[in-house]
Amino acid sequence: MVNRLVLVLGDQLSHTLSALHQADRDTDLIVMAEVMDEARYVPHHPKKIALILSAMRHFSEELEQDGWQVAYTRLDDSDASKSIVGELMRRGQDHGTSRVLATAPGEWRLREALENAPLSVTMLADDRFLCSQQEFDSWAEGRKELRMEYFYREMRRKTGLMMEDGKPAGGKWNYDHDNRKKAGPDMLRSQPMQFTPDAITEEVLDLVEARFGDSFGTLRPFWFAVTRAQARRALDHFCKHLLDGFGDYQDAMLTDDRFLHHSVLSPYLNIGLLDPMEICARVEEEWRAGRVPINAAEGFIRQVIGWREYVRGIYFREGPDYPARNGLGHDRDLPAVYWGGETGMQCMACAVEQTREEAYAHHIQRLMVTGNFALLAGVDPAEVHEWYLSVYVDAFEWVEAPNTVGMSQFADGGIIASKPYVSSGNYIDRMSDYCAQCRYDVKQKTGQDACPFNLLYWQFLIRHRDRFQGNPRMAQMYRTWERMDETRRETILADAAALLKRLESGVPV
Ligand code: FAD
Ligand code: DLZ
Ligand code: SF4
Repeated sequence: MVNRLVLVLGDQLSHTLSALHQADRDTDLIVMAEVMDEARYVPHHPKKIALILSAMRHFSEELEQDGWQVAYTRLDDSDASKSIVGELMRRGQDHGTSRVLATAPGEWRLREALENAPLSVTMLADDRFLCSQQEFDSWAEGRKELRMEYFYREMRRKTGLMMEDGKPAGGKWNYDHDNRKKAGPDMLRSQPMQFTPDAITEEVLDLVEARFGDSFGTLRPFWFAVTRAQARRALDHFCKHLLDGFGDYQDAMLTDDRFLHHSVLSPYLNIGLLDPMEICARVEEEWRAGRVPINAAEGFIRQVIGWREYVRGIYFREGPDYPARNGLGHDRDLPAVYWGGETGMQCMACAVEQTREEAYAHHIQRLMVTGNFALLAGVDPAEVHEWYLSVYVDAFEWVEAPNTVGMSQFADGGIIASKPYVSSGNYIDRMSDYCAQCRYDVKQKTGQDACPFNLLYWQFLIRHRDRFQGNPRMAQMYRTWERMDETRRETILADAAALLKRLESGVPV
């Protein structure tokens, strides 16, 4: 006789999960289910589906070895229903119980589905984060602006990471100023650790190929870690071989180096194979031992205990309507280039191509190339959101939506970003080697060869003049515009309008 069903979702693969912590090995039954509703609610990249299914299968084996009873549904089981709630109902009927113990899902959609299910669900907080929702809400309460930097300082104090006598190590909270170096090719630079698929992963790859082979994204080669032990090795490898340059080259982009000094740990963190505190403690250790510079360690820790926790707090604080916000009223369709359509823009071509092949792009590619272009072009943020949620292996709504809708598209009205992340081609040129290989000329501001970012940048600022002119951080740009020759301004706006028309009519840009 089963007392309760214990739900473990595909991004809850942690042995420390609150639902597992409260469950009883002798009387409770773990339910894990591969279901079409989760695999199809957006057109996920095949690598993302493969990572989740393979990691779920490996995790269920570990649970069984650990003495748990696991009812595991495979995507191709003939009697499987298509949703998480459907599977809980089916297992409940089979085992004579409607009691469910769950850790709160990381998405409003699934939380609501569980709350509305005809089951008796006990939903526990997801305590795999450093900051609980209550703690975030009380930090946010009464503040006029919710700036990440201040939240981050609280997290430093709370965790004691890189703190000395109550003060930030080295005397500064933030070393971002040192983190803007352009990278050059380096044959000796290591790559993120890659793993050869085992029999379980191979079986999943065949399944994903058969079911989702038509989706955007290349499935093979597949090299992600699918167990905690492998993810720990990936962390170790990153700390030993890549962390030292993480700070310096954090914003750099190179055509022939897709990962540079980035960790590619987000997929493992987000599905629960790694814990944020364990990776930050390890990074701090590297710095304390003198093996990596302070700007690398601080920069990395800030992303994890700062940004990652902060965006989660915002997502759940703002409520289920957050991903649908459209503060700037943008309504253009997502251009075909995002799905691999032809383009002369080298930066976009590189970012999209590597997204297709790796299900990965690093932060600056997401923010300052694909995100920047969508914002400048006025694409409907809901379409941009769906794209990011689909194509990245680490994409789960709690982290993807605030980054896309808030940080990148400024569609939340400025909760996350104090000004829109827009730039002309100059920024991309400064941080990458893309422009040298581009059909456009980054130095040209008008005419056929002008970099599209240059044209759209001004068009964006003028389009939203009422909204941004009074922003002190943008005033300088408006003054530059005013100082420009009138004919030049007219030409820029006319060229930008023509470019947008080409985009709209599907002509490659
Ligand atoms: P590294 O550069 O090595 O950084 C270390 C870790 O810091 C990451 O593993 C990640 O856990 C954390 N981190 C860094 N930046 C952020 C951030 N802005 N928000 C939250 N965590 C951060 N991150 C996701 O995990 N999932 C997403 O779906 C996602 N969507 C994004 C969409 C847009 C438009 C933008 C601009 C950013 C998005 N990010 C997302 C944040 C960031 O780009 C990724 O976390 C990072 O690129 C993951 O690669 P990495 O592990 O190599 O990161
Ligand atoms: C993303 C995803 C996919 C593709 N498939 C499954 C699945 O078959 N079973 C499952 O439990 N979870 C899956 N997931 C992860 C869920 O979508 C995720 O738990 C929610 O989006 C909440 O973050
Ligand atoms: Fe991108 Fe413009 Fe540089 Fe071309 S010139 S790579 S479009 S920034």
